[in-house]
Amino acid sequence: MTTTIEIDPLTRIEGHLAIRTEVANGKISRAFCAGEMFRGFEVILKGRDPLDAQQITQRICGVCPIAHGTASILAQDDAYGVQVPDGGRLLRNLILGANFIQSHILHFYHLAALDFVDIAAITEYQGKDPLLLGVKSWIKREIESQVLYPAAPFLPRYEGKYVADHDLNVTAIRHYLDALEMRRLAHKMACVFAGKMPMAASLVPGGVTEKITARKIAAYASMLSELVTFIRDAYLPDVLEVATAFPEYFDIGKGCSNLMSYGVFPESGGDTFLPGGTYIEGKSAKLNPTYITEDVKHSWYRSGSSQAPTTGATSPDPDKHGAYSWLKAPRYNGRVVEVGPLARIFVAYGQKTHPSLNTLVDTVLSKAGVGPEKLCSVMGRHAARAIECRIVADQCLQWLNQLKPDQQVFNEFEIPDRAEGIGLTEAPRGAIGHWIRIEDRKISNYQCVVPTTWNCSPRDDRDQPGPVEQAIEGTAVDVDKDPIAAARIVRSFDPCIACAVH
Ligand code: NFE
Ligand code: MG
Repeated sequence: MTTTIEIDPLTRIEGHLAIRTEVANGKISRAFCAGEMFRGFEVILKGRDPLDAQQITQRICGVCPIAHGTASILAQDDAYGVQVPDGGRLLRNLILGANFIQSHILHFYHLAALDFVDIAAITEYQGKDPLLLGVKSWIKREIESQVLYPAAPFLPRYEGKYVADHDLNVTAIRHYLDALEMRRLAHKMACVFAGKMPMAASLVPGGVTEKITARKIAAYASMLSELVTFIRDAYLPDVLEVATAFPEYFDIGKGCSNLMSYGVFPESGGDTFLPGGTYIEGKSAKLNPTYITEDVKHSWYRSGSSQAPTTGATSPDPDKHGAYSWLKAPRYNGRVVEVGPLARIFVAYGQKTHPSLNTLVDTVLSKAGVGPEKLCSVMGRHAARAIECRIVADQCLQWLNQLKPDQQVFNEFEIPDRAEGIGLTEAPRGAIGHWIRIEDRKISNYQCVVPTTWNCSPRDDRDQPGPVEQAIEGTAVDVDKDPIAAARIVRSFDPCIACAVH
């Protein structure tokens, strides 16, 4: 007998996502991932001054604005033929690096950890930490008041196994609170060179508008050192504790196992610190951006399907028959590919570009008692994100050390009457691309293909399910209980539907 389970909306993610599943013989047989909101940034951008693009596209999302701003200025660098001086390149890396750190800490502690950590354990807390005592009295009072949603968004929650060890739960809850402060610090650190956050003022084609001074270098360095300590002493160990308590999640949520990274954080020689590349059907290859297309057979758009973003269009069709999502379905050479920290770490690990990255991956995996083949899993995604957070934070110090006060950060450019540009980079959640076309010095077409559009895509023209859909399908669930395994799988991708529907 086939029955259905709907998770709508899925909480503790960004944006509005519905997961609809069909369950047969105790397993999810089919899954449908639906983005239920249209935003229309690509339409808004038409006819605008091209220099508005990096400001407007940052408004796509408050979590990863720097990634959108970066993709936009890279597309414009390309369209204007302007070279970014070394100082500008380093400042861009430092601003984006700070945004990665903020986003990864946010995802683990504030979105995903409570899938595993038992928040109710705080009611038994006997210590003296005033912050934890505050949380204890709040949660106790809410539970005892027997309202429908006690202690939302933490309770009620799905049934299932949670961390059993009291001390581990309490430590993780304390780190949840500390992580709020760490995110504030990461935003402040980005501000040193971004001017303001979350929407950076300093990102422009040709470089960055913020000057480099010794004071700014010192300010960034002191905040970075606090963040590195938190990542090293709290984030990575907490992920390992969760991995040890839930080893079965290295075998759940495998997904398509095709991985793609555009590469991010340009280095002086033209390479990127985290390399681009693909791993498809078991083979590694160089990235070929001409393979990127978007299908819309099951998406509420009437524009042509299998379009390359250079010629892509955005024409909403809310009544379209057979459609079930506002996300398009990006494909790479027709293949379903997963993007994100897991893809980046897997590609970098395979290319052995940084011995320290490979050592950290080996150390974390050996502590978790698994090999690299288990990275494609719920726990592998959490581990990859924490590893990347550490690697990027460490690298920010290297970039910072390369800065010289008063170094050139910007090169002049002219906006041509007609031009085209492509900006490919990586957001915290994965591969992000912006494609700009300029006519009469105005934007005539602008297309964004965004990480969560890749990961949460609906079925494509060939009816192949998207990465999250594939990761859920085949998962064992108890239909009489709550579908916690499915929720944990989806959250491991760190979806942002606000970005995905842009
Ligand atoms: Ni709204 Fe984003 C990231 C982008 S996800 S968070 O990271 O781009 O699609
Ligand atoms: Mg788009």
